[in-house]
Amino acid sequence: MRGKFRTARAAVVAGIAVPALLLTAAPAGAATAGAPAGAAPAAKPRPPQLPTHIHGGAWPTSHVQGVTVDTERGLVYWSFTQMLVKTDLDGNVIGTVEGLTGHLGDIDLNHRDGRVYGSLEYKAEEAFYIAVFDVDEIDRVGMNAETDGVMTAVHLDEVVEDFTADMNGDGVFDGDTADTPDHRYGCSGIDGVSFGPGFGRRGGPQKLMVAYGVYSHTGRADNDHQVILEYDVRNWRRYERPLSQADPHRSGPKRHGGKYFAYTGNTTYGVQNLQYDPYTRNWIMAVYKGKKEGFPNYSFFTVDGTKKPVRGEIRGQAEPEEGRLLTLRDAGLNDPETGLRGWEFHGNYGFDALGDGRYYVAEGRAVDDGGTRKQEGEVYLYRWTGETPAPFARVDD
Ligand SMILES: [Ca+2]
Ligand SMILES: [Ca+2]
Ligand SMILES: [Ca+2]
Repeated sequence: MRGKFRTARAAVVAGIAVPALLLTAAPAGAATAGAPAGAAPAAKPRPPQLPTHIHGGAWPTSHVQGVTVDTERGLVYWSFTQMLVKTDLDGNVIGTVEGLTGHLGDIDLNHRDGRVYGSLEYKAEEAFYIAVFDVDEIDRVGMNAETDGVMTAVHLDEVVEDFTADMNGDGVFDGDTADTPDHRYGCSGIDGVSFGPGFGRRGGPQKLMVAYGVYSHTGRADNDHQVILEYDVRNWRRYERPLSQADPHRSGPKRHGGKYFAYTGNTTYGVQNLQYDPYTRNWIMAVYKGKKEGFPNYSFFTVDGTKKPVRGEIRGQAEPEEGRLLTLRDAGLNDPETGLRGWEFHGNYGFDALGDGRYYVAEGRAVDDGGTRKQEGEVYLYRWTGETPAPFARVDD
């Protein structure tokens, strides 16, 4: 009862319509106080019972970067930077895809084709991809990303353009370092990815949104936006190629389907986890906090997915520049100086919205496994509350 009441009230406080699904996400026996008129909880299917905690194992890799959960089929996919791990909902390992020498970041399941898409960076080679995993084919530990036919990659030219931009015009691109005026918008590559409707749309084709990494740099003003590229992946088969990491291909769309800017203040490596939440119609952005003075440096932002992008100035650029601006949700913490809204929450290691007001949120850490240093990852189940500073509460058994 308590959980139900708080959830409903908080959603109203946050100015977000409460979908009827909320009722099915509430604890058994919850009353309908505060529910929208006409909602009929008895008529709705109950959501699947889901574990409140799933352990994704410990691996000889860098930390967990992203998770995406197929609740219908009872599968979890984990990005461990150099490895993709497939488990069931009990954390039993079904298979792994290994041998990645770049940086596999955030991932998301495309419900349309049943495949998992993730950001994959090779900064020294100036190559940036969306990796596409045929996850149905992952059936054993130790599959190879290059040779076992389970992964293809699509190259994103736009990211290279911004990553390699010689912003001070000295004829030299300074490479993979934050300590430079180079990199347009401070672009360090890509990390957060999510499928969802176009910004401002409720339906229509699901688009793949890809967020830039952005270097932390407190001495420049042109890096205060999150940058998101939109792609329609329905025609991507023509670009998909297996990846030879020794000879990275450049097969990919010449154009993106949209480029968007969200003013948050500079963060440390941009959007770590991007996730569309059908329940609130928020696009959530989990970040490593920024360090610039004069900004609230929140750890978590929500873009208002009900608002169409508006044409406006991309603040802080050396030459005045316009772009398509996103609007932060008018909810959460409020910084009166900047007008920025945001939240304090983790989720930068992995965040998946299940669509019914429930979420899996990742945590990870280094562990010692018999003398071998590994990184373990796990997820906990949360539900939306809309409260501040953190708009989620952990679901207990
Ligand atoms: Ca330069
Ligand atoms: Ca994601
Ligand atoms: Ca990351």
